[in-house]
Amino acid sequence: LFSYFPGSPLWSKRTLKYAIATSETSIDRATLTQVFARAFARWSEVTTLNFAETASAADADITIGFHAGDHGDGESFDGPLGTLAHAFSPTNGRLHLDATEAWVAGGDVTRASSDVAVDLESVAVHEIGHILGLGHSSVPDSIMYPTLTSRTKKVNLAADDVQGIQGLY
Ligand code: TQI
Ligand code: CA
Ligand code: ZN
Ligand code: ZN
Repeated sequence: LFSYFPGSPLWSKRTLKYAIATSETSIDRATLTQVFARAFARWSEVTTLNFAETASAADADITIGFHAGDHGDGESFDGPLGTLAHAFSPTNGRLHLDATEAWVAGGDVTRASSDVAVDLESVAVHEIGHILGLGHSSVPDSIMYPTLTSRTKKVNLAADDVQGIQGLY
């Protein structure tokens, strides 16, 4: 079963703008744009929400960035594996990815040569769930289940994720 954050916070707007900061990552902008567009589309397809990328962080509801170690929000990253990313509850809008992960973006992570390769789109779909107000789920197939192993791609919402998000939007 899905869960919400305490008090069930949610966004009151139906169109949310997001900005992707490309510093601290070697992944090119076109690939990031494509991966995040696909990840946001999973959630917009099943709700009345719309997402639009903006070039200006000042104008964005959701800011996405890669960071290493201590990056000023009290939640340090820890090098390869361990914590991969984190996001905050509505309407904070910050989505941070550990810059030291062996991210696979746009490629086939199940064929990655590195044991520690992590699929960016899978993590993005999960973290966007948090940004929108979902906590973790107890259903193992769901996107919001709190386990993802390296070299795994998991990007399709389960019925449980859809019920959870439709309960908010
Ligand atoms: N990051 C944790 C997560 O996103 C951070 C976290 C723990 C968290 N508890 C939370 C965020 C409660 C919001 C609310 O779950 S992680 C997974 C999964 C992580 C974990 O790096 O451990 C995914 C990132 F689900 F597989 F465990 C992405 Cl997909
Ligand atoms: Ca890490
Ligand atoms: Zn952070
Ligand atoms: Zn999570």
